Amino acid sequence: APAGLTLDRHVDPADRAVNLARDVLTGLTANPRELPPKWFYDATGGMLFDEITRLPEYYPTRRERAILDGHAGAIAAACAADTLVELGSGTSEKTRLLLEALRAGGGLRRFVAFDVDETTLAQAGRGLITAYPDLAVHAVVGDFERHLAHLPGGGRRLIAFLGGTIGNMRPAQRGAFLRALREQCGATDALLLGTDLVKDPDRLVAAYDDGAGVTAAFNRNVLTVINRELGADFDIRGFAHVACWNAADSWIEMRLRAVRDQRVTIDSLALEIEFERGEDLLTEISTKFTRDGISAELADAGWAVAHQWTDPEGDFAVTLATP
Ligand code: AVJ
Repeated sequence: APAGLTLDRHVDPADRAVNLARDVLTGLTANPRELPPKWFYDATGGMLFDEITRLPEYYPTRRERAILDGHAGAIAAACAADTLVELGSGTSEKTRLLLEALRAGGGLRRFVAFDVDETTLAQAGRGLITAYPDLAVHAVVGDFERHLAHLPGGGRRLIAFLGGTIGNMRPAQRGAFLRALREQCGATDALLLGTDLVKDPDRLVAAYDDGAGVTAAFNRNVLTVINRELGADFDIRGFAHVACWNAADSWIEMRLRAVRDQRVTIDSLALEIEFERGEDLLTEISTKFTRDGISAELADAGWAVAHQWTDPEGDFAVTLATP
């Protein structure tokens, strides 16, 4: 590894197989059937997600980038962090806006990237080391729902959880996550949270059911992951992509709907599953928030909201909170 790059591994390929097997067994034998969205993101899924962020219908990435573009200086001034921690950092692209602003403030020393995918992390880490030779880059391979206690401490940390990923959790899970994070933080740390906001359901559904079919391919990719990693025989053409707005829960649901009766065998689990035509498998929820709702949830988890920014259309929010 280049100088200045450290890597901690809390998830290795064997853990990954065990966790996937457990989630698939639990989720596919449940009623209704459900899979956690984290399994979308193998190399193909990561590329498809990148493509999603550039689709005309998928506004969240552009809106969040515009907010960070406009307010990174204010964010940096408000937290005066010497360490930027990014949870689910992916390709660390929007991170650069924050790094630049913190660096301009003069105090930046360290970047901690926390992600479940080691390949993505290593790539992003190398890119950052090249761009910022003075920066200590610490990559942590982990699952932010299980390994928060292993977040490197020290200094004044700005912990960024961007992209609206918190929307993939149900309310109880979000509360537990925000409280656990709060417990990890000292008085001088801060949280920067990106959340998508409630809007016209037609726009929401279009963002998750794009005309080019990229989101459909992303959704079905989870079946390819299960086929490859657990020796299953899903016929991915046997499942249709469905995106719908659940107004009662204020979230978008992505589902895979069986287009005909079918039987699937999963060798590693010695499991056979029957799908009836029309039966759904829930693959993702993506919660849409209100500004007040975000503040209330943060307050419940022990955080105080310092600032909240939105884009001019009010499509997306970025919230800065302190312990
Ligand atoms: C990366 C979880 C924020 O929920 O909008 C995009 C994932 N799913 N299109 C989202 C996603 C379908 C995305 N997050």
